Amino acid sequence: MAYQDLREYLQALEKAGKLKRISREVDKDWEISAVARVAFQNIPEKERPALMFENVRGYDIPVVVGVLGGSRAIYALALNTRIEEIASKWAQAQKNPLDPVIVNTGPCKENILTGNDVNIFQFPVPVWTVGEDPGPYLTAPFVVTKDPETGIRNVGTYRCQLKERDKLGVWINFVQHGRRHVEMNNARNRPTPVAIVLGADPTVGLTSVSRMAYGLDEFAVAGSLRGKPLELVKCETCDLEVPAHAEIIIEGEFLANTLEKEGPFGEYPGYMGAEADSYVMKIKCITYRHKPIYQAFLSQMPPSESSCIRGIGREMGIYKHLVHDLRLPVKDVYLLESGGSSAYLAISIKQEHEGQAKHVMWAAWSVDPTLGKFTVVVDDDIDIRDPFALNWALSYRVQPHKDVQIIHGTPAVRLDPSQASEEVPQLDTSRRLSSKMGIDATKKHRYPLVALPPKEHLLKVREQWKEYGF
Ligand SMILES: Cc1cc2nc3c(=O)[nH]c(=O)nc-3n(C[C@H](O)[C@H](O)[C@H](O)COP(=O)(O)O)c2cc1C
Ligand SMILES: [Mn+2]
Repeated sequence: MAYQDLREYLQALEKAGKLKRISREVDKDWEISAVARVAFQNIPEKERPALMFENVRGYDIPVVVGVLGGSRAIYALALNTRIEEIASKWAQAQKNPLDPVIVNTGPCKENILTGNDVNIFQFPVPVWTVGEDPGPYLTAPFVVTKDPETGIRNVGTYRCQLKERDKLGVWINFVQHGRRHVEMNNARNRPTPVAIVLGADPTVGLTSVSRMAYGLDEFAVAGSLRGKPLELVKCETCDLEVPAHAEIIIEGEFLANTLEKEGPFGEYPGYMGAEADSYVMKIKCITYRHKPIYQAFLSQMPPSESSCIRGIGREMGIYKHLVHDLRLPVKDVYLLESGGSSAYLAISIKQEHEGQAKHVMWAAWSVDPTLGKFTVVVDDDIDIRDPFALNWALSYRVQPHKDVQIIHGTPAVRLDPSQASEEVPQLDTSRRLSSKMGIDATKKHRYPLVALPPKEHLLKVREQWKEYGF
């Protein structure tokens, strides 16, 4: 069954014991970030709840954090599925998108503000890396634009700095689809109509942060994920459509050929991301539901909500390509959260012939050439989600002079601070190229037997473990 909106989904989270309501008054300018951080540091992933700050000083709007990526279990709930089914659910949805339907009106139109009434500061938007970020940031904006030639919609999540009551700075990196739209319009010196969705049915956010093929409408994939077309309404001031049941919609345009300083911003590798020359969004209209709920993602230092949701989405994309398109014998794909779900990729395979591990690496890099700066391919007896097992494979199935390849001049993750020093701006060309290390950690020849007691002995001892007095 599809969740109709964020509210219905929050009820489901609560029922599953995965929503922690915090009724104590909190300050949005330092405390929400710190409480969310301590929750991610203190509570083991399996038990971690989403957070609802019900009492934000100076506002009567609650803030929710971690509702899509507090943990893998929460992510599965957002998709209304089990952890083991996440991959196939994504693969199915991308293969069979379900177009949204346009309806006349919806709750997101309950309040409509235009002209001088527009004020983005009326919402409790937190400051994340206090003392370093220049101000509050929207971290869970679902940014809707259209290809000016085909009219095909795109939805992506790009950080937004609150600058003035009607002005945002939006950083969209060079591979993103939203950027393509802005640049197509810039070439004609035209502004780009844009609508930002804040708080919606969870499939909207999950598709917004996951990379799809260009031209695939994220709202259609969301429809397929939820098993029911999304209902969209027309924007008030531009030719875009947004989810009718969204909490808050910010309408406006990216000014043509206009860049302004934005950032620095605490980013997902766990470091400050440099200041950037970013797009400028002029806000023309804000619509919202009665008693809106403000949704944010926790990013910055991993593990975070960002590393959880980006990791799962990207692993799925790579897994689908390797297994469904190329029929490679891949068992599991994992972007380690310590690598910000970007830098460090591990893949396990049941190797059919020599050299296949290399094929797997190249194929994985072809899905997204910025991912997997370190890519390790292991045999299927290794659980790549267990760092101990992964490091054991690296330790004794690799000869560096034979099994490691370094590839130069690959597209870079510009937020990787090893790429350039802090003073170099995000869009500087020196940040464009990186390199990769591919490590074939599969067994390349016959191996000695593993030095462990026989399986049946271990099983027996496990069964009667208590009898040993533990
Ligand atoms: C919490 C979070 C914040 C993100 N912030 C940005 C950002 O500021 N700029 C950016 O280009 N991508 C950002 N991303 C990544 C994009 O959302 C992601 O690559 C998405 O696929 C972009 O959509 P698109 O491929 O349709 O452009 C962020 C992802 C997450 C999960
Ligand atoms: Mn896209």
